[in-house]
Amino acid sequence: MARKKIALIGSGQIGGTLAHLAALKDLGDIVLFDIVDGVPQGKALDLSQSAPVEGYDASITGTSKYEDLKDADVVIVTAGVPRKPGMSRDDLLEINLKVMEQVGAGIAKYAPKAFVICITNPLDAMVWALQKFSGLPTNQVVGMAGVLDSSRFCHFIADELNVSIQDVNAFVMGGHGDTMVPLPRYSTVAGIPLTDIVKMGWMSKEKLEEIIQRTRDGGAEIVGLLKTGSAFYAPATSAIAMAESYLKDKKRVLPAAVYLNGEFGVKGTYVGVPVVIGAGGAEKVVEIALNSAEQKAFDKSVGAVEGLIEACKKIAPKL
Ligand code: TXD
Repeated sequence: MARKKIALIGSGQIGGTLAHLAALKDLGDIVLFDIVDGVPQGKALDLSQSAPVEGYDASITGTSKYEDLKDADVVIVTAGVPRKPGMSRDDLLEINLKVMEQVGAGIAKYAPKAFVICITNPLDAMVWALQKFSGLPTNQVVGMAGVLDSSRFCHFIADELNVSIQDVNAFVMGGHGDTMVPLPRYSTVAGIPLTDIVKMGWMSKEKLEEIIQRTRDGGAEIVGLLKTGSAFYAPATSAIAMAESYLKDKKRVLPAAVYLNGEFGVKGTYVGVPVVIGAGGAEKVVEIALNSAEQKAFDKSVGAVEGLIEACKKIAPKL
């Protein structure tokens, strides 16, 4: 069986980390792509030179030519610009929308059968635009944010309770922005919902609220510390989990931005919900029951995403 091919469009902080993780996990051959000539080639050479130490066989190459993406099985898109301190994800909309147009055309031409994972911000609007620009089927184009936001939530819970991260399972829905919806009822420690953990007195209600807010601000906290870019290790790891579930048909249930066609009462928008990811791409949206407060918070988040999509349509009328 031939090795799988993974194309990374954008070879910056996340792109380079994606390549490293994909190689370490033996997911397939890797092509790094960027408009800045030299960067993808340099990172590819550097990563290839770590192969003798790590023992991975992947071929890792760098390019600025779309034709080198030919027949990729997975395409992960990080092309665009990240936030600077004080910027919101939405401030990136106009510039990154133009990038999605170029990238969408490149994918349509050279890798129309690929499973595409978009990471570029503002995430939900960019993955929506990328699907439109590329014309690929909606089940083949997803956005990564929920795995990262949930992972941040998990980390804060495990840290607060001083328990193993292995026993924490947390869950965040909605758009990847200030309105994201961390769900304590569906987040557990060894199967115990956080709402029960509060009732048991293991964590105070105030602490839980604090953790929820810190999760919502998780990206900004890192932007504020780094000053010259945004988070990249955890975002890369999260996207690789999605790629691996697709490539190995693992059928993991992961929160991801997917196209909703009536599920959760939403139609025609991408937003973060739990979804089964397997060889068929985004195979099944898992429609969990939301109580009225959760539904209200989710609807608000969907509204924020729809606002961004409207802004995209104004900038690019062909969308
Ligand atoms: O959860 C999430 N989805 C995210 C999203 C978490 C963290 C960061 N998130 C967003 O990912 C962030 O706001 C950015 O929009 C992307 C990529 O972040 P990264 O930290 O990797 O940014 P870099 O290091 O600036 O890399 C972007 C690369 C850079 O090398 C540019 O030269 C390249 O993108 N770029 C392009 N490549 C191809 N084609 C075009 N048009 C292009 N424009 C820029």
